[in-house]
Amino acid sequence: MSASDYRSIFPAAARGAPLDLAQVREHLDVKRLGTKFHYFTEIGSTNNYARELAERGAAEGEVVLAESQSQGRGRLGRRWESPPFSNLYLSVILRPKLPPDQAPQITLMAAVALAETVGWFIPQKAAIKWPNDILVDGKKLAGILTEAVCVPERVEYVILGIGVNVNYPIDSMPQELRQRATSLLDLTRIEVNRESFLRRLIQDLDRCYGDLEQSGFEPLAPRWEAHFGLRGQRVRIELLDQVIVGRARGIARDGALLVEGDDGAVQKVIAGDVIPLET
Ligand code: BT5
Repeated sequence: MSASDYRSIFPAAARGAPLDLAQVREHLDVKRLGTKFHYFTEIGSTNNYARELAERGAAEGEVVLAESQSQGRGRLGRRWESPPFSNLYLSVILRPKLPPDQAPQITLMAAVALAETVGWFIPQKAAIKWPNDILVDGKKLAGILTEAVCVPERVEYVILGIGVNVNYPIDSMPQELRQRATSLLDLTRIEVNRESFLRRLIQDLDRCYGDLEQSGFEPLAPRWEAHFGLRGQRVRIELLDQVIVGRARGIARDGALLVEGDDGAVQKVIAGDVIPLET
């Protein structure tokens, strides 16, 4: 849906003011990320544009930001609802020195940063739903879409896409999301300053990415575990060609989810959709 479709269907979408990037830059305390912003009122997908930039040689740390997306993407071709002037949609270009099999650690690192950022703005706990969702009170507040382009033996670049529902009222979201999604506005009943949230998020990402580059995922693991919302929970995991049912036990050093089957054997799951089960 385009920004004008959103405005006609959900009048609340007409309310927000454009992001003031000067305000974001003013006190931005970072080493590598947020060095340059590419800002759009409307775009197809910030991840697609960031990828084009990366292919043209854009530097690590450049950020693509849009007020709305007409083709906002989730994983596996799913849609990311991106109503205008109220939420955050951004993609960061990273050029990590990682072998391809460790690229999933970027998603885990980003989940830690995002959960910690959210913690600055709401009293409720932000839970990481492995691998790429941030939930509050069981509802999805934010999602991460990491797309890695690899050459043999190393990652060439990663597009780290993040969508956060900040000030968009969830009762104006499409019907099928109203029970499953939330926004900071819905959680706090007050509008959150998007510039402050964005600045904090980029700083937290910058810090966590620095930690990952310097010392690997191990030092970040306890912080990831502290936000892990599924520990001990019975889960169903849908893989492309298989379904696994068991109890979520945590993550392995490489970022794989550890699932204990009914026979007590622990399996490593690299990628998949996790559905929490009742018991
Ligand atoms: C994700 O995928 O959660 C990754 C979302 C990443 C979005 C960002 S925005 C900036 C950048 N540019 C892009 O084009 N994408 C990234 P996944 O785990 O596949 O979840 C997708 C599912 O989340 C959908 O099928 C819906 O059920 C739900 N969903 C869609 N829009 C939502 C929203 N705004 N808030 C909460 N849930 C949503």
